[in-house]
Amino acid sequence: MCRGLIIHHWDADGISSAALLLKHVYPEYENWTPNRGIRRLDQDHIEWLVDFDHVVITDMAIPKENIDSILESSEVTIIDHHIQKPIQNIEFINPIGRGKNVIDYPCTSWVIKEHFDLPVSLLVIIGLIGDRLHKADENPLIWSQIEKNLENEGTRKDELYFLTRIVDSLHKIGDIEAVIEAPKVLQDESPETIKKNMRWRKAYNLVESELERILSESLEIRNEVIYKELDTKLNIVSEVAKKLSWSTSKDIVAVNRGYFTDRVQIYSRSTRIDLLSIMLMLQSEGYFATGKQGVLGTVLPISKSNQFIDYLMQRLCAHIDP
Ligand SMILES: [Mn+2]
Repeated sequence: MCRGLIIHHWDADGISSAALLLKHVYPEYENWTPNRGIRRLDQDHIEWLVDFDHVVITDMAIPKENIDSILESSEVTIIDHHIQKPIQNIEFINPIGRGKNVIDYPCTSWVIKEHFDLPVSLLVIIGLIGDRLHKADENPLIWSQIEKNLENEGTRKDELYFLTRIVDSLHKIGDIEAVIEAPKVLQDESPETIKKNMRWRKAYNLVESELERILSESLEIRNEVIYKELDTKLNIVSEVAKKLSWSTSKDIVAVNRGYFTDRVQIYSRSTRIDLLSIMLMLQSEGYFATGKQGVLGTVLPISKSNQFIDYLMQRLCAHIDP
C-alpha cells in the first residue's frame, strides 16, 4: 500500500485544504505541518519524509530545494494558490502558478474544490474566509455559490467568520498538536464540532484578547505609512498588519520582536510599491521571505532587521503622492 503524507499550512485555509484532501482524495494519508513560522523543511524533516511514497504539499510554497530533496525518495504533488513557478517532474496543481487570475483562485480550498470537482461546503468556505477575511465576497461568481450553500445549510455569515477564527487561532497560539489534529476532526464539516471544542475555544479567546490589546494601542504614522511595533508571543503579526491597513487604507510595516528570541517577524502591506521585488531580493540574499501582490512577510535575524526596516519604510514613504 502507498504510504502518503499531506504537508499543509497551519492556518484556516491550510487546515481546511488538508481536511478536504483527507476526506475526498487521500483518505488513507497522514497529515502534518512544520508550524514553526517558517515554510522551510530542515534535514530532519527531509529524512523523515523518505518513509512516504507520496508527499502532497498544500497551501504552502516551500523552497524548490526542499521539493528536489523530497523527490529523491517520494512522488510529490503540490496543490496551492501561492505565487510559484511550475515545477517539473511533479503533479503541480496551482492555477496561480500557471498564470490564472488571483481573484478566481482566492484560496487553496477553492483550488481543491475546482480541481477535484467537489461541492461548496463548510471547509471550502472556511478556507476562503480564512485567507480573504472581509474581502471573501470580492468575486461575485464565487460568492454567489457560497451564499447558496449558506442558505441551504442555514448558516449565518457572522457564524462562519466565528468558526473560521476559531480554526485559525490554533497556529496563532502555537498549538501545533491541535493544528495537526484539526484536519481529521473537521471532516464531519459540522459547525458544532468547532464550537464545542474547548481547547480550540480557549485558543480563540486568547488570540482575540491579545488582538484587542494591540489594536487599541496608539498608532505611529510616518509620512502616511503606519509603523507598528509588537511584542507578542502569538503569531499574529500578519493579522495586525491586515486589520490596520484595511481599516486605515494606509501602507503598513508591522514588526514583531516577541515571537522568536533570535529573529524578527516583519510584515508589510502596500498598495503603492512592488513588494514582490523586495521579496525576491530577500530570497536571493538567502533570507526567508514570502508574499503575494501587495503583501510581504519575512523573518530576519536581529542584526539584519533594523537596516531592512529602514529601507522598507523609506521605499514606502517615498511613494506617497504629495
Ligand atoms: Mn491559503
